[in-house]
Amino acid sequence: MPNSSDELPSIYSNYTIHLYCTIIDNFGDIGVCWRLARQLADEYGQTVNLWVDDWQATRRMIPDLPETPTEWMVEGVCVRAWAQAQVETDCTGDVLIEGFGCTLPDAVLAQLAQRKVKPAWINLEYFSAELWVEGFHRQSGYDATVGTRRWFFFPGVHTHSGGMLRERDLLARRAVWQADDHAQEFLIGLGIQIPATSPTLKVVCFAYAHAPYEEWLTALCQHSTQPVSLWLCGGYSQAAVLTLAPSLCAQVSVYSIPFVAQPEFDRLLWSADILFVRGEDSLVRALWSGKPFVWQIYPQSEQAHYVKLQAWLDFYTQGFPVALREAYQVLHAIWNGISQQPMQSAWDQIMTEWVSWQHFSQLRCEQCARASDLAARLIGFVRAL
Ligand code: TRH
Repeated sequence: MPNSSDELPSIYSNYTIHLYCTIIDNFGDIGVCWRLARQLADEYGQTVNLWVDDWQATRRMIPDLPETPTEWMVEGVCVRAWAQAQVETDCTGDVLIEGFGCTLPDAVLAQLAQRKVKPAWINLEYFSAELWVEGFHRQSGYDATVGTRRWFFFPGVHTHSGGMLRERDLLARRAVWQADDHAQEFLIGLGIQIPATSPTLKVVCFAYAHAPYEEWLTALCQHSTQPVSLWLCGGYSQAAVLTLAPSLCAQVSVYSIPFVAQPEFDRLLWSADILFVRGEDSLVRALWSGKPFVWQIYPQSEQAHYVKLQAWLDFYTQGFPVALREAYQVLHAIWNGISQQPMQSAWDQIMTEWVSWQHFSQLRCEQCARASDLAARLIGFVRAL
C-alpha cells in the first residue's frame, strides 16, 4: 500500500484484493461477498480473489464453478478454494478483506505478520440501519500479532456508514427488464404458469422456518379477490408451505423454485408484485426492486434483532403516510414473531393500502439510490488510508 498521499493511485488503479468468506449457514455471507467481488472487478477494474471455505455451497450461487475445488475465473473474479491459501506465498495483496469476522487462515496471518509494507486490512461487517453503526464504521484496532491495524467497515443506511451494495447499472437493468416484459418467458422457464386471462397477484417468498406461514396463507386465501401465484425459494419456505398446501384455497397456486444463480434471484424479485425476503442481502435487493416487500430478519441471541429490525423500519418508512406505516410495522412485528396480533387483520390492513404501498416502495428505492453505494465507499476508504 502507498504510504504517502502523493503516492495514492486514482480509484481506477489496480489493487490486488483478497476477500475471504466462510459459509456457516444460509447464503448471506457468500451472497454479499460474491456481489462485492464482482462489482470491484467489473466497475473498478480491481484484481479480485474471492476465497471460500465451502466450495460446494458456493457452486450453488455460482453454477459456473467446476465441481472440484480449485481456482476459477468467473465474471472477472478469481474464486479460490480456502485450502490453497495455506500453500501460497502471498495471499494478502494490497487490500485484505475479512468477510464478517471470518478469521483468516493461519498461513495468511503469518504472511501478514511477515510483510514490511502491510495491506489495508478490513473487516467487512454485517449491514445494519442502527445509528451506532456510524460511530464504529471506519474505526480500527491494532493487532500486535501481525503488526498492523484492522479497520471495521459497517454497511448501513446513514451518511457515515458503509452504505448498501448497489451496482452502478442495477436500477437501469431492472427498468429494462420490467419494461420489456421479459418476466413471462423467465417465469415459464422456472415452471411458473401465470394465467393470461385474470390479473394475478405474484408473491415471492424467501423466509426462515419460524415464519407464521399457516396464519399468512389463511390470510392470503381469505383476503384474495384475485388469483395468487406464490413462489417459494429456499428450503425453509418450501418445506413449510408445501406441508400446508393441501389445505390451501384454489385461488393460491404454489410453486417451488430451485436455488438459482444470483442474477436470476434478482430477476425473480423484479418479476413479483410482493416480496417476502430474509437476511440482509435479499433485504437490500428487495429495496432496489422498488416493489412492496416484507423482511424477516435473521434471528440473533437475546432478541438483539428486534432493535435492528426496528431501526430498519424507522429508516425505511420515513415519509410513508401514517396508515401505511402502521400497517407495515404491525405486519413486520407479526411476521417476525414479535407480536401475536392476528395476521388476518394485519394483511387486510396492508392490502387496503396497496396502491400507496406500491408508490412508496418505488419512491424509497429512488431516494435511497441517491446515496453512494458500498463498493464506492469501500474504494474511497481504502484510497484515503
Ligand atoms: O441466506 P440468508 O438467510 O443469509 C443469512 C443472513 O444474511 C445472516 O445475516 C447471516 O448471518 C447468515 O446468512 C449467515 O439471507 P440473505 O442475506 O438474503 O442471503 C441469501 C443470498 O442467497 C442472497 O445473496 C440471494 C441468494 N440466493 C440466490 O442466489 N439464489 C436463490 O435461489 C436464493 C433463494 C437466494
